[in-house]
Amino acid sequence: MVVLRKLPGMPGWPAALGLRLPQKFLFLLFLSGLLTLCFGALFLLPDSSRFKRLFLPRRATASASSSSSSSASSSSASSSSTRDTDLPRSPPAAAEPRHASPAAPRRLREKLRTAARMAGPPAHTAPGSRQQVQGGERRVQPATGAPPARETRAPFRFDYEQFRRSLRHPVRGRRPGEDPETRARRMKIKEMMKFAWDNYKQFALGKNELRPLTKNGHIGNMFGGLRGATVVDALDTLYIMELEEEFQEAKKWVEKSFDLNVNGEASLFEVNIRYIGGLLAAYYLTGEEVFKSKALELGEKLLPAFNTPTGIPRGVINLGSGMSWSWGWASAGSSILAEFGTLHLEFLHLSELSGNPVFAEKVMNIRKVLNRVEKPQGLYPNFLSPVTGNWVQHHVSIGGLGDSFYEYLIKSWLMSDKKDSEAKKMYDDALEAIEKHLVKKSAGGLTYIAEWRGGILDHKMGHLACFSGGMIALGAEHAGEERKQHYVNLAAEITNTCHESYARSDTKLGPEAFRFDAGSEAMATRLSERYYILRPEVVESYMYMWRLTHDPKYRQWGWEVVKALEKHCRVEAGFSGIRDVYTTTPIHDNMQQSFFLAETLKYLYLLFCEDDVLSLDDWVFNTEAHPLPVNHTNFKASVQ
Ligand code: DMJ
Repeated sequence: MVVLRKLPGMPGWPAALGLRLPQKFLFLLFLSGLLTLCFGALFLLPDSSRFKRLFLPRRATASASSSSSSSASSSSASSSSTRDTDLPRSPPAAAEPRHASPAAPRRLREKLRTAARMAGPPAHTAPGSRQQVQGGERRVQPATGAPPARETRAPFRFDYEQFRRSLRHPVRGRRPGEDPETRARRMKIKEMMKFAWDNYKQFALGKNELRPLTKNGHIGNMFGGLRGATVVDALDTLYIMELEEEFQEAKKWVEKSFDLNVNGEASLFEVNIRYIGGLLAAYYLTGEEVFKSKALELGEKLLPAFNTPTGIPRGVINLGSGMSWSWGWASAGSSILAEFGTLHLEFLHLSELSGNPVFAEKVMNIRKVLNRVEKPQGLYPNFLSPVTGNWVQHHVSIGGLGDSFYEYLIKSWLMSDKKDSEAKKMYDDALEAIEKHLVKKSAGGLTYIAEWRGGILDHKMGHLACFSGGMIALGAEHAGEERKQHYVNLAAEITNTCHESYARSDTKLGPEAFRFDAGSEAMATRLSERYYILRPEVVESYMYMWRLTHDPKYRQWGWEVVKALEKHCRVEAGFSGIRDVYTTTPIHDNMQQSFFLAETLKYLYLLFCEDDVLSLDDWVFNTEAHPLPVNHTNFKASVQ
């Protein structure tokens, strides 16, 4: 330390005081304690204090006050929680400043500061630390004793008109002449959508799903007290199918009855893909402000789930208190790859629409953690600890628990207008590892993707994994010339295998999982895997394969699914899943899943549309089939 340096010709001043070695040591200890105390006291001074402004950078003080609302909500959360105490708890929100995450790329923060300076205060943040939200006003607490933040943020207004001008195709296509059969089939699917909606509206409006046999509603426990999952999931499908009256009914429900002030435990993933995704898509398609403001308000409620030591969010969040947990069934308090890896698209759009970088920062940090951790054989296991950032178990699957993580890598790149090369590289590397270790051919010549448990293969493919034909097709178009044909073939082979799982059943609908062992080929071998719950993944792949190849067999296969749904799943008051696809007198499960309206019917409809309806030049579908626009206009608030 400079003050104790010996001056030439003079004894050092502790020596001058006549101190011995142990006393010198004690003296030094005392002095350094004193200095630490003095510096620490600076943090207790009000923001206006000159001393504080002298010693601390300006930005840190501003972010301290802006982070206070999340700290406040989190601390009140701890006292109001009713959850079991044996589940891992999130650390206090204060551990992670809201607007100045150390993980945020510097380039992004600089860009946002410049954008904010050019644009003025955000539309939803008036000066004086008040935040306007649809249907009310919420106070943003300033830091204790601090005056309102000096650095008022510039108003941010998303330019919807400019966004619409940036689209390369009319959203609902140009409708050139088409053959009458294709049109008739499309109209049939539109009729199915109307039937599904009308029955939901009549018997279950405001509940999450329709129970078509008992003609009532189902709420479930995935959405933390939020209601109307079917309404929000159906909005964009109704719009695309030009079911105008029905769309207005759904919109009215969102305006009048969609209550976000709920207090229950929700799946972060499900709320994101269904509600945030559905609201964002509805906004981009229509420009109706109500969808945007609800999406942003809900997005804010999800943020406390990210307050973990690594920033990897936990799977369950109480939307009222902000407390978050890992799923009880997830080993050692881990977070699930397909859950925390399926936020990227929606969160970039939340930043884009709000001008608030916090959403983009959260998902960019997830990517950073994933890039840091070592991948066994280049594969991504399904369970990661949000505390240590390490894998918890070596189970790899492109089906449940892993699936949409891979999907969001290639779609992040596409959504960035092919600028996010990091996402593309992660996708390419992951697909290479999957091909090397998991892609197999059955004795009967069917290509499938097995699961991997610590190096041992499980020769099973879940229905969920059937989305991968479509994903590989989507990526194939953009692979280098020499890889392109290879990936087109791989996508076609996997889609064919999934079609076989349908074709080999008595109902012509596919089971929840099918196997390639003990003489079985693309069939369920366990009773518990024979059900079909109106899932979309197989028709999703037909749709992408159709757009890529225009091979008429994909429309033919899609039409077989339409006929099977009509025959085995349509009941008096809606559509129902079935418990066994291998019997033609199926038992219904009495549930019309919301994703049937969001995904299954939408993908079927698009299969019989021209390619310019929700063109893949302009849109990427989130994992719940909600279309989100490609960034042709250089997102201001997200990372390139
Ligand atoms: C949907 O909610 C989404 O597609 C999700 O990614 C996985 N499963 C269901 C439909 O099967």
